[in-house]
Amino acid sequence: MKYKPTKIKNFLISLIFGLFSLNIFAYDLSVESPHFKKPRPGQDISAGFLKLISTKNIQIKSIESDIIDKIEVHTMEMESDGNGGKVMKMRKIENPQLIANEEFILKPGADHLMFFGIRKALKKGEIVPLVFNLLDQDELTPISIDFYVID
Ligand SMILES: [Cu+2]
Repeated sequence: MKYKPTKIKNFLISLIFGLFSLNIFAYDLSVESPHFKKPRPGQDISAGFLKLISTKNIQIKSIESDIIDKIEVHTMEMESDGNGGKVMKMRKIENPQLIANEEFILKPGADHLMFFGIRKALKKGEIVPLVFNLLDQDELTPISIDFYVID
């Protein structure tokens, strides 16, 4: 029951943000629901979410924004805390890979984009373009994806 509101919210987000496809030379990239929460007051970090499907194996070389100092792809896993308990640990994924025709899902409570140093005050409904530098063998293609700011 605890997860129900989140699911409904995500469903609504995907309705609002829609789904679009880009044709990038030798492959197609489908992008669904790119969004992130505005930082909490006094903070400059946040986490971003979206779903990507590429028709080819592609590497995310880097992600950039004019208003964010550093963007990383993180995993989130339960790990032993050494005292018989469990803790959530985030770890940076080096050179994240999109596997051809497989969903690459970044969602709350799981793998996500991590934003460090958000240098602009953001409002709900604002759009922040992020540039994904995608590597297809030796071809590097920058793709701009509009992220929606939510509360
Ligand atoms: Cu993180």
